[in-house]
Amino acid sequence: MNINEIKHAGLKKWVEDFAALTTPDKIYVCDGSKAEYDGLIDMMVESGLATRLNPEKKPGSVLFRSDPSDVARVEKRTYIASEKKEGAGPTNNWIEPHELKKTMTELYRGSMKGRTMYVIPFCMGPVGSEFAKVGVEITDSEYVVCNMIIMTRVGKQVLEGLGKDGYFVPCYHSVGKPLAEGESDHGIWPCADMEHKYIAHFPETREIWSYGSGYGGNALLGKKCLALRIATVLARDEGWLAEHMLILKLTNPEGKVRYITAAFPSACGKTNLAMLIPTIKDWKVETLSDDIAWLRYGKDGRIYAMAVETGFFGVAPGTSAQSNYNALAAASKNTIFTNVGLTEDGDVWWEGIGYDAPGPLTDWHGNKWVQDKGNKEQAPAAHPNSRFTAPAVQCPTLAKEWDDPKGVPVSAILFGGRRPSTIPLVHMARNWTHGTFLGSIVGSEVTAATLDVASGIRRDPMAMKPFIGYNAGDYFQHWLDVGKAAKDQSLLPKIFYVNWFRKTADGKWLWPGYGDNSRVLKWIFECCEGTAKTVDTPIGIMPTVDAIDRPEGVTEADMKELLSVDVDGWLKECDDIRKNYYPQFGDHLPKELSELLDTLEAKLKAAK
Ligand code: GTP
Ligand code: SPV
Ligand code: MN
Repeated sequence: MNINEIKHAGLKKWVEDFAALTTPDKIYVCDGSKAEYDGLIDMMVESGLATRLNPEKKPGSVLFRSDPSDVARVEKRTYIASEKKEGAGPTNNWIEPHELKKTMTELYRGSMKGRTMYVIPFCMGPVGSEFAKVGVEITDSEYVVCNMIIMTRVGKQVLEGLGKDGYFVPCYHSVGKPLAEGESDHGIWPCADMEHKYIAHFPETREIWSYGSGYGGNALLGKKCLALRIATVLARDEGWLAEHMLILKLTNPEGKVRYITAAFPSACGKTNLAMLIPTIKDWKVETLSDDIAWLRYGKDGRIYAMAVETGFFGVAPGTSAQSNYNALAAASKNTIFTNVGLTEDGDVWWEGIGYDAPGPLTDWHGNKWVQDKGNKEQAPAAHPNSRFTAPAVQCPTLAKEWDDPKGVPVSAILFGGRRPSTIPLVHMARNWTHGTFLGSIVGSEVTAATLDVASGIRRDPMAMKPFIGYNAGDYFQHWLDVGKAAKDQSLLPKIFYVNWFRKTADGKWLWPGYGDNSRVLKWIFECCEGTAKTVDTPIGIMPTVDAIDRPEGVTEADMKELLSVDVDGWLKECDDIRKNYYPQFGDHLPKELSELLDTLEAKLKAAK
């Protein structure tokens, strides 16, 4: 589409002003059509940036290899530029907004030279839903356009919905690699140096400015930037919750349905849980979202969760027919792969795909790679954060109500992370406030989904540490306020803390995870029904040792370990929270949370 087809004068002027600054060769407005998507993919295949996969193996699919410096979100270069530093709080980087805009304006000056400027009108949530939010991303990356077409609702219907003066969140993006006269990328992923990358959010003016990275959440601005960081700010002001959560539909053998959301940090199992195939007979899991959910009260006083994306940007390594059949099926065609290995016959391969490399590969650097199973130190063929971008409608377990504009009523909310010790397989909060406390103290081992965070365990409250667009202490208060706003506390979802990642002393998984997590979902379902076998403990409500059916290979002793309270471990946990974690929130930490920490510690001491 031509820019003159934009009927929204404010939008048109905003595009023209940014074009005057960035000086692209042309401006193109995206309509989100298949022809447009195909044309852009062809263009990238021709320029050498993308490799078309074998149509007999992966029809309609392509592979990209990014620059080794541009393989994941960069938290050190991500900013919440609120007017005051306190507004960003202790979990975010902050630069004074005028100063940051000045710096970034100079970076944007001429940054699209030699490239096309694409204008992407997109909608998070079903178009026309009163809860959906519209954004417009301007980018100079065809890769970004194609990913956005899969991940969000892009095109004419969004522009029409905006009318002549509708509200949209303005999102700037440039890869930060202008081309000189006659220069081309020569098939090399364009991006800027690390010190020039910025993923900036201006919460008061609700703007997103991204520069220098073309990868994932840094560049697909509907996802983490709009649907989480800016949306948390909107949600705070409007009384709802924007969360890093999957949404699943659980049906029991009698056909009763419960909807469950779960917040786990990046690369900690959301996609896997959302698409799980139960190992218990006649239970069914269906998928509504694998990464983001927006939650709000419905007219009936219950909390409803709405899926806002239309695709999955999923972690490839570890995805096999055994671990996640449905993700593989979703990514079996019409998929964009980034940084995975390429086989000689034009298929993809990655570590943990479930079979050995079928011969020499081209690794994610573009080099020849021959699997050496004897060598534990061998560099992987696929980057640990390599991903597939697949349309949601291709997922065999997609629930029919996935795009319902009012969302689905939530029975249970799960928090969790990767904890090799201390945290049991599952425990339930006593109420919403206690659940908020549990969410606030979640910790997890750092994964490859972030490029620049030291390894080890870090606190990742509500799996939102990198995604809260304002002061995290105020975010905790907002969670408490949402609970208090319930017209009937008994209608609130029950809150659980789960941990699939316990390890034995010799480093083996204590719990098989994946499909066997359905056994824990069953207990959670029973808690919602009021039929679960439970025991009250110092940390919350837990299953009795016989309440969860034991999977094959898990002994009774293992089960006891998974379901017992490690009093000393938890006391250490309390100490760490008190000394090293809660103090950073200062006055912003709700008193109710520090009081719950006192209560927990006292109960643990009494149990010793
Ligand atoms: P983002 O897309 O980064 O937000 O991540 P995600 O939470 O969707 O993570 P995903 O489901 O892709 O899981 C990432 C990794 O965790 C993969 O390597 C999985 O194999 C592994 N994983 C998922 N579920 C389990 C489980 O139940 N047990 C174990 N041991 N590993 C798991
Ligand atoms: C995550 O890191 O939580 C992701 C991938 O889901 S990205 O979209 O790159 O943030
Ligand atoms: Mn995520």
